[in-house]
Amino acid sequence: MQHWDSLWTNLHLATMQDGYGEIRDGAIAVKDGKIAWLGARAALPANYTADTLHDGKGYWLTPGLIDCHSHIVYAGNRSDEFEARLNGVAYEEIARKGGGILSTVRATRAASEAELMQASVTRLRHLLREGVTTIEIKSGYGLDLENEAKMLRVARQIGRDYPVRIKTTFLGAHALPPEYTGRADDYLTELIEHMLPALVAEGLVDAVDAFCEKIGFSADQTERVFQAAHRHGLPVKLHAEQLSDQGGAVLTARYEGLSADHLEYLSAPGIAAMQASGTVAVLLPGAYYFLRETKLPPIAALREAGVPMALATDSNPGTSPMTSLLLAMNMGCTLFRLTPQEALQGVTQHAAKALGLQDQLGSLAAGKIADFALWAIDRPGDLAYGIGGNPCVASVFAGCLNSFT
Ligand code: DI6
Ligand code: FE
Repeated sequence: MQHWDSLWTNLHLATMQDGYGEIRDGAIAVKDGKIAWLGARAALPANYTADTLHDGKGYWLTPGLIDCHSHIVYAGNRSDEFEARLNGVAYEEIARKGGGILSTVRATRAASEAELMQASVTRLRHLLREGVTTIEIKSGYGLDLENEAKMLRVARQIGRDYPVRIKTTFLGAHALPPEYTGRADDYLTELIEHMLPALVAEGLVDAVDAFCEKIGFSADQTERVFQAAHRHGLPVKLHAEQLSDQGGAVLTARYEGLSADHLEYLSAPGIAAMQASGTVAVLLPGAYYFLRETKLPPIAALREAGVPMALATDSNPGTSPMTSLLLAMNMGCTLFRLTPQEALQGVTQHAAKALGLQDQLGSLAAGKIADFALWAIDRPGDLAYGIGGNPCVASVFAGCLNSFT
């Protein structure tokens, strides 16, 4: 006799084990927030009880979606820069003139924790409404201890207040704060010796990231940050090869990084290194689209090498003011030529791996956390197909239902 907390029937499952892993007319049971059983309804064990029976109404159930690269915690916006760029000013140019990331730094520093929370929740709600149940949130708009801590506290608070699992990433090496103009190495010393240890001591950091770029930090500077992360036992990831090839992916692979992200300018050695280290390629088509980039990440070569490809929103005010993971999936297909199946793997299984959560999340299997999304669709490929619609009817977070209808 099996006793379950809840049982879902009258639905189809996309388990995301081995492709879509479709189980038509399936059933899935939850016990203590985890998947206790799943399979075809016809194969349900003879003896079971379930406290709650859910009618899936013929919908499709997938793993809860995972946005594995976001900057949703920030204040202000940069629609003025959007307008400037449309008048011909380049992103690097805006950044050099103290705009770009630094204008968001000013707004974020000026915001109270409560104001920052309020601004972030607006973006959060859009993601949750699309069946997102796990979000990675980066700091990087504070650039000093007090304000990086404020951002990361807001990220943690979101995880306590809403039905979503939050992974925090310390991105202190996102840009050089104005106080350190011309003294990047001194800033990194401060970051390594004071900021990171204090943030770790407060339990605010799950991983460490940097912006390895001509307008960010060099590969050597990034390596100092990675060494510090490893001294604290933290995994690393990197904004790599977004605007130029800095060897960031090779470096990330050397530090067994969880992911290297963006990758438009990724070259063959980077692909080989990522393949060898099992580092996930996180593709961010929203930034590619918004910057009107024309150099495509080497998708075919990544696929050929078997490097897992994740997709994420990169939700940020400067280069990807996007709060739709479904749109990121569609863009992954239209702009990057991913298949709809790869797109869905990219926001489930491979996104989980990009956060080191592949044993708990990202596919439907007994023992995994019961985070689901429920969709009014005819087939899983519909999720990457639509533009602007939202077929999500409910999400389930650790076994608890959030209905959107
Ligand atoms: N790469 C990006 O696309 C964002 N950060 C980064 O390192 C841009 C962030 C911003 O412009 O605010
Ligand atoms: Fe980013």
